[in-house]
Amino acid sequence: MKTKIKRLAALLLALTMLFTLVACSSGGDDTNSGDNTNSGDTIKVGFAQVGHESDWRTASTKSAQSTFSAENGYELSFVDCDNNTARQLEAVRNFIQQKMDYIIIDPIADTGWDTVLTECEDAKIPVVVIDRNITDSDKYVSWVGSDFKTEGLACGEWLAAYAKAKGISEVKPLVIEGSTGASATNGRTEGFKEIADREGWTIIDSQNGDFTEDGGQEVMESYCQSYKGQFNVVICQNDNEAYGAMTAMDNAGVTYGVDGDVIIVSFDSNKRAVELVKDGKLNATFECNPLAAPTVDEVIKKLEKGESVEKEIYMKESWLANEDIVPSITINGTTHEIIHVTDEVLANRAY
Ligand code: GYE
Repeated sequence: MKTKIKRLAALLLALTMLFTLVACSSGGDDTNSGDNTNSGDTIKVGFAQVGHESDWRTASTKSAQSTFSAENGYELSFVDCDNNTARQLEAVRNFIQQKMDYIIIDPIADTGWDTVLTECEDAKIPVVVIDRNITDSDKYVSWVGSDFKTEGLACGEWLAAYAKAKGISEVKPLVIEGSTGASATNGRTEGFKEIADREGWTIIDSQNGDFTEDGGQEVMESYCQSYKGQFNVVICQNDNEAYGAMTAMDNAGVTYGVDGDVIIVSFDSNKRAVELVKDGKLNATFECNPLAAPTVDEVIKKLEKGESVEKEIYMKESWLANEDIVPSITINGTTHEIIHVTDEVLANRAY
């Protein structure tokens, strides 16, 4: 009997100590309130980023890091998925385990998402998709990004008008595509092809340059060997591929740009590309705006207040060219200005 009482007393003592400990630690948190690292007020966001393949991606990452900062009330877990779809799924699953308040995904590929998004839904973690699209699931609250098909259509419409204005009778394009499976690649390819088919152009070849400078150079080196003298246009699905393609053409003795034999254009329109347009090395560039994070922040703030959000939000973008001979193009009934790149336009580029 005595031992039983002793055991009970020891248990009570242990429990009291445990409660005191818990009380002390939560008391500690309270004393820290007002500090913006207080996890009670902080919104925990996990961002599964595509990788670090391009200047566009760097701008997107920087924008996310400065938007989802501690001083803006966030705790950001950033994962660079290095263009690896398995790694990206794993990152999202880790975010679920870590009980994030929100998960942001820039999907490397547009399919393969329904299972993991169902897991997010079951865990009651809202997902915001940024930049590229997901086409096999709608289990996300909002998507903020670009209309990639319109970008491809814009490129085609501009080229058709430019070729007419310049009296180029035969347009013979080569395409350097972005990464396979990315909605940015699919949309740009589809949009450009639609105009090529309408105009009766034959796309000589269309290969994957993986949205990188090295990839663009490699594809262009092989194009220069295989199609010497047979092409007069190179469509690069991002700026970095264009930089690589220029190196390959320099090495192969092919001239390009406003004074060259080959028209070269890019998508993204980072400052470096806009500068190349101004210098006439690139004929035109079709913007894809990487600064979507502040809009995602607005979406999250609305969700925090229990307000409804739009399922799709499109970024504003513009098209830029060296020469002032195609003032505008019309896509699906909407007329868009083609911006002639001047020093002032270049100075005002945000990224
Ligand atoms: O064009 C390219 C990047 O998804 C829109 O990915 C983005 C694309 C962008 O690597 O530079």
